[in-house]
Amino acid sequence: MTPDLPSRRPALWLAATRHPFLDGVRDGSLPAASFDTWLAQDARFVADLLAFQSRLVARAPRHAQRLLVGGVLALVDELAWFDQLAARRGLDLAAPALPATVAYTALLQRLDAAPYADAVGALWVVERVYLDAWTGALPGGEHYAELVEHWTAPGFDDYVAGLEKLAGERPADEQLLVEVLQQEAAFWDMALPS
Ligand code: HMH
Repeated sequence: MTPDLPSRRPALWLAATRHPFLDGVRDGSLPAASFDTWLAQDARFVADLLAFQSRLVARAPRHAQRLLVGGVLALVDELAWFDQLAARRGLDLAAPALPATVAYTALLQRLDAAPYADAVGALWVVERVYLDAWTGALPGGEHYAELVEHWTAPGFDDYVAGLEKLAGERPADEQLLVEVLQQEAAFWDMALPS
């Protein structure tokens, strides 16, 4: 069962959801430049996710479509919010994709061609990891608290619970889910100061 993944792969789950990047957000020690690097890459990722999820809506069973459409709308709003945030921070969101982003884009393209059960299972992992990661960074240190609050808003929780229900309906290819976990961990790694 897809929703058992955290207990079946505890080390990988931990690597994707507890990370020095997130520790730095929680205690406020993460340099603003590292956060900005991550933000510009995440804006790219969200745009790719929007494309993947829009196509998933079309091939999903009827009972799943409303929730997935809601998720697409949330991604559109998220991109608008990223634009505002970038303007405020004087950040150029057109920065070229870094290797972790390129690799994650490639995985989304494979998921786009995978059966619905694998794709919806993977989407649940994508969003559940993100929710767990930001929840673990609460309340967020100086400069980051407002951002952590945004990514832990109550509506997001409900959405992830809805995805979990869909993901639990059909078994997914575990190897694909594991690859999502690996890409999530690599995505946090990307922005750490070296
Ligand atoms: C890397 N994973 C990453 N970025 C995101 N914005 C999400 C998941 C959730 O949409």
